[in-house]
Amino acid sequence: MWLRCTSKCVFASLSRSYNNVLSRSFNIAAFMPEAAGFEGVSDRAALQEFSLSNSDHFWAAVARHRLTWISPFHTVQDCDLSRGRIKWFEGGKLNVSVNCLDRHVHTCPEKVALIWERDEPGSEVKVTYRSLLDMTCRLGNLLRRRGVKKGDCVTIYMPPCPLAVASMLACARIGAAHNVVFAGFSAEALAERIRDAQSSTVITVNQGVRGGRVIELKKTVDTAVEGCPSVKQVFVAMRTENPVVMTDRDVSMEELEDAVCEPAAMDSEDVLFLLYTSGSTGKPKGLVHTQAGYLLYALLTHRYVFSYHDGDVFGCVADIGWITGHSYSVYGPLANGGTTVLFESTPVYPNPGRYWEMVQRLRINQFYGAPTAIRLLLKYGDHWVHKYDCSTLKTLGSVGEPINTEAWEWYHRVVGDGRCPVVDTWWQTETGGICIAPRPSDPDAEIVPGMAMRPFFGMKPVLVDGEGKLLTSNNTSGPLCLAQPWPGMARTIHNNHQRFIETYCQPYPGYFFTGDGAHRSEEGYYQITGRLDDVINVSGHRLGTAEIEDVVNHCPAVAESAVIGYSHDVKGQGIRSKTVSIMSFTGTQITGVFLQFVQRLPKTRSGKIMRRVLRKVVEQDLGGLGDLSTLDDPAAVQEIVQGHQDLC
Ligand code: 6R9
Repeated sequence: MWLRCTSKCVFASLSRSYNNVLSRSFNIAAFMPEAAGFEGVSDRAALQEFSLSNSDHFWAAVARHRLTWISPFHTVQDCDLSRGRIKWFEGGKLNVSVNCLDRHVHTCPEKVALIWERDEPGSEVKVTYRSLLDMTCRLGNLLRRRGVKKGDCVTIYMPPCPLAVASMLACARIGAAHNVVFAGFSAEALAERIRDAQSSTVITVNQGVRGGRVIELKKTVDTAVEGCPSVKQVFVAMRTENPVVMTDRDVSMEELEDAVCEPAAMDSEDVLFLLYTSGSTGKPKGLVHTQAGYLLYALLTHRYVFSYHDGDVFGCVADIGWITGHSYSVYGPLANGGTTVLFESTPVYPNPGRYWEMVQRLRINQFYGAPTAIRLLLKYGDHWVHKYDCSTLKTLGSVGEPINTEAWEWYHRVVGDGRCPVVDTWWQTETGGICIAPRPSDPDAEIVPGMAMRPFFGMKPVLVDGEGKLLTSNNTSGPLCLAQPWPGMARTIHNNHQRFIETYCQPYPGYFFTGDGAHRSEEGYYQITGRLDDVINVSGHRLGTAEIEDVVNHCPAVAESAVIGYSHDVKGQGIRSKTVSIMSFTGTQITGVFLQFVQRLPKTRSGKIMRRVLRKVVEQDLGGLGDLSTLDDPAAVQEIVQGHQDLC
């Protein structure tokens, strides 16, 4: 019998005993101190189970341990998903800026809170907790003196910079909500968001600097507010030295204020911020996040998904105009007392080595970016990574779109030197923080390339069928819903609770519907297959666009691709693939495919491919393109329309 034992089986038994040693030595109190008293919880799997079956107990313990309260909450949660009622930690009072700043100033005032990685490499600015609190208080006083009150909504149109973070925290300090609008949006898109949020105050900078170019942000604000009668004042900070024309409405942010600003005592369920995200059609939705639950969820996911430890430098390269920037450049890291990077530049400025040169210079430990950038950089070659010392990296994160296996493997092998876990994190503006990701789990547990894998503590993803019946077996696909409420979830759509209920609560009553499709593997791991309207059905075969793109992207001449379904009389749907930078392409395994080669794909400003736009082009419904305010480069659409007409 011994002779018949393969080396694989020896390895399996060795790793089993190694894992036994690991689980024996696992120290729950060191891993999560507030979990030490949970009955029967001695390892991470049991903790995950406990967080679901004793959800209230779990979240109450975490909230008491991790947040600083002005007065304690009396009710952990009062949620009814079927009616869109979501309330966490009622009765509790706290101030988010105190949780992000003051409490760290008490213990480590000189610790660096922000590293502002400015556009020009090597010109970074470090801001300590003490000076970020100082900046926040001065701004809070300025806003207060100029009439901004608790309950008002302040629109922030600024690139990532310390003053933008201080502006967000100053709103939180005085109890105003913020509405950060990505500073690459047009005047019309900005105006639409200001109007919907009914802001009377806007904060901006004179000019932005990105990729070596100066961007006239103040001018964009001037144009936008022309159409926004609600706006009474615009605060202007100086990012560059170039003066801009100031009107009666404008207020310089250089006005000196007192550095002591009394924090407002906020109810857990008061609004912390609005953040607009596009719907598939129609008006963008202003998703509403509230104080305690959002902060707690950002804090906990930041710490556990990325294995963040005190002293680490966290490098999330998302813009603060997106939820990723909110949760993982600002709120999560600061609530944890961490050092966080604010990235002002682009992945290719001044060259495709920018990220990795920055990793070396700032000694970044966790790097968090988007597949679109990874796909771009891998085409430039490994040498751009190898030029720099990336040995400080411990965890690599991916967010925003499915990461194809080629990009995942490159990220893991080349950037992470084969030793850093890649965490593909699935979540949404609506969810406030990461919901499905490979970690936290046993640090040695397997990670399958391109899979988000496992739910976070307290999260219960489920798949349903077309009728809303729960799919209980593994190796199955369907609409992805979340079956249990969690503290970080959006509470409503600003001024439109009915739309919130219709979009998220009604499609599958009792569940929160995400709009994404997912596959649950034989082992019970989750893989996101893309937005549900991207799922295509060809002759009864259900295919995720992500799966097909994965195949197409393996072609060496393809930079990236976007696959969509279109109506087909016989097959139900055919498949169209729009492929960038093809030099040669020699066929495909999938029948019924129509290929169009293009120079660039239509993407949102945050790097998501707008497949619904492609679908409309293919359906020749140019009038039905829907909300294009998030589109990065309108010329990409014209190019595709033209190319499509030529092909037909
Ligand atoms: C955080 C963020 C949300 C949508 C989401 C999904 C897609 C995000 C993903 C992913 C596959 C991942 N998405 N992360 N798809 N794998 N790891 O991006 O929020 O801008 O609201 O977008 O992005 O389709 O529904 P948001």
